[in-house]
Amino acid sequence: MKIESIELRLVELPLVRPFRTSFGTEETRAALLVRVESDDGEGWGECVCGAEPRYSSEFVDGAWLAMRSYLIPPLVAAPEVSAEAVGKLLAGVKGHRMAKAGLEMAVLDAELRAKGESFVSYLGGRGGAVRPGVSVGITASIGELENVVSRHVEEGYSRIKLKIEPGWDVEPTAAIRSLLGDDFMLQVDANAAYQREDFDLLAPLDDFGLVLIEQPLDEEDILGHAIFASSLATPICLDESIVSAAAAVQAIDLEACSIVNIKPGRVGGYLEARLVHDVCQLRGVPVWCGGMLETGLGRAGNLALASLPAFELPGDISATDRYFTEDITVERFVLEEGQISVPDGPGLGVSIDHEALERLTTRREVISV
Ligand code: OSB
Ligand code: MG
Repeated sequence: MKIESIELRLVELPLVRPFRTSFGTEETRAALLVRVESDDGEGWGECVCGAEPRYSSEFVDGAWLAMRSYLIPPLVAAPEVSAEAVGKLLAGVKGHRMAKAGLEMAVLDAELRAKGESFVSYLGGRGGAVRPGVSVGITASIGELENVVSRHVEEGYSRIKLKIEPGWDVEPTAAIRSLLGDDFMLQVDANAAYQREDFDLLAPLDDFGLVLIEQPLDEEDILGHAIFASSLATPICLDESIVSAAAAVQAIDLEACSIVNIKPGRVGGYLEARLVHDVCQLRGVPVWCGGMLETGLGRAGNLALASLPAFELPGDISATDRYFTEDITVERFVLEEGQISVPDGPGLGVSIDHEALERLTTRREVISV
């Protein structure tokens, strides 16, 4: 296809409850959306970086500038673009994986819509429905955490993930384990809040039969994770550190993790995410789909990805109402008997709610040649 123009939009979606992690609190999800206009029709993508560079070095204003100045020009200048070609066209720009991922996603959506093929069919997923988990932020008290978790269990989520940080780790985990009973899938995510010297803070978590501990150390500290992995009974799962399939191979071969969290944005797009899946599958390493508080666009793509075979564990792909009262897609994702259906329409399989989109947009720019 020939890309005629690319539109960037910032939408601000209020969260139903503030989401607190070791790196900060979000009350509103500022989502950077991408719309590709081509001679073959339009396509939508989502760049999942946060408003501030706290989870990763990428952030909305930076991604916007990178896209406008460096990533969009080669795409609109190319006589012919396909999703497979986006990575190569943008390879001259270092990093900015979430920005690249948002663009590739929009191109892929346009391409698949034009062909009448769904994301799930293109990626090679089995479709149907997936069994999701829910990621629960840090709360003001253990009592509040127990209330939030109880509600999610009643709603039908199969797995609970607790955000932890120094000072909020063993005590909340112990309380939630006793609330859930021994068999319920429970895991924790530190978002790199610990240092190697903090090993003794995390060692007691081995008593709680956790599915995994996610990213205890800095994203660059692969060796530190290998040291932790060799001393903990609980499996280590990496999130922030896994920025590509090559990074996944290294982390697995160095025994820094035995489970991988896959986020398409963090690895540069759905195509690389599928590759991460493939290298993990080949090594017998289970994967699960992480979340970035996506709008209906990213949620649709993640559901398709999460139906690939090595996604053995429930992902952070909760129902729309766990995040937002209002979304920018017409379709809202609901939990039915503990499952969420994978969209199977052309492209992402969702459509934009134009009225909501206009009302929630706080910034917009169209870039063409
Ligand atoms: O580390 O997995 C994470 C949200 C924003 C940034 C990083 C993370 C998260 C989550 C929430 O844990 C996942 C979700 O439900 O979308
Ligand atoms: Mg994480």
